[in-house]
Amino acid sequence: MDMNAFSLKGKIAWITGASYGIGFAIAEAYAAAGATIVFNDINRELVDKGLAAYAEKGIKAHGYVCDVTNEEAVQALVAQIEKEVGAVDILVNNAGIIRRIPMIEMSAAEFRKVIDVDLNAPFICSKAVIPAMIKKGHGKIINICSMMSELGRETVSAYAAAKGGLKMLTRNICSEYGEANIQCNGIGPGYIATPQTAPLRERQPDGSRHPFDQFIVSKTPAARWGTPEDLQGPAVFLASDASNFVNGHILYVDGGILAYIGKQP
Ligand code: NAP
Ligand code: GCO
Repeated sequence: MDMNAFSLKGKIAWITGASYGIGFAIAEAYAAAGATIVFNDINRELVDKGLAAYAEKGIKAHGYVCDVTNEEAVQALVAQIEKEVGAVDILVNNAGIIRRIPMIEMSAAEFRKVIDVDLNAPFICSKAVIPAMIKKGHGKIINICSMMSELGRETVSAYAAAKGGLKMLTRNICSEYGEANIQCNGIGPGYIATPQTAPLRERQPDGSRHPFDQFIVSKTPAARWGTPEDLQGPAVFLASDASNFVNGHILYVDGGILAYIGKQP
């Protein structure tokens, strides 16, 4: 086997919401594999923070301000990327939010906001890049799903509905564009230590670990939280030619949570 199949040399990768967190780690790995990095975030401050962080790693990234829920802005951004950098070869739909609110206390507006960012935006961004991928004769779309693409839990109804829908959007893009040599797969991270999960890991007033922190460690065979770096290898694989016959698959990178009933208390 030619190991260059894992190389991303000469490819342009757009990772949404990648100023920090999981998106940043994936972009860092793509740069190491030879890709040109394009990212966007919701405001100038975050984009500048991201550009500085990429520069610190020796990565000359292209950063843009864009709200991925705004289809007009996304279409304009893709045209700008194609003009300034080139047509996108790899799209990672990473930008996401979560609102942890008991369902009967959640407003329809709050529910819609989570669906807008976590499900509608991946549709909008994928729709924007697929035509050029068809012209190029290849493309990779990677949707960042979740444990909540398979499981529910209290207070995350909107997020679970969005991530469950994102799993099926992944399979539908596979079905509709596989013939154009576009592979659309998902990565389902387990519980990863990022700002998004920081509230679930906060030390208690008495200095003890957060009950949810203890719960997740007991539910994970690896007996630890994941790190954004744990996602880098799987993300490179799904973006590379090594996965050209993998399509519509959700690759769970969860330390074994989905396989495990949990440690007996
Ligand atoms: P994070 O730390 O909250 O980062 C999410 C990024 O997306 C932030 O930069 C955020 O900007 C950006 N963003 C939010 N709304 C946006 C919009 N409308 N337009 C453009 N950018 C936007 O999250 P993370 O933990 O790195 O998670 C990244 C992805 O992985 C998300 O899709 C999340 O659902 C998923 N995920 C996370 C975990 C985990 O345990 N951390 C596990 C499974 C899946 P702001 O800072 O302005 O919000
Ligand atoms: C939560 C967490 C999870 C993680 C992730 C798990 O409140 O349960 O935020 O949803 O973000 O999605 O895969």
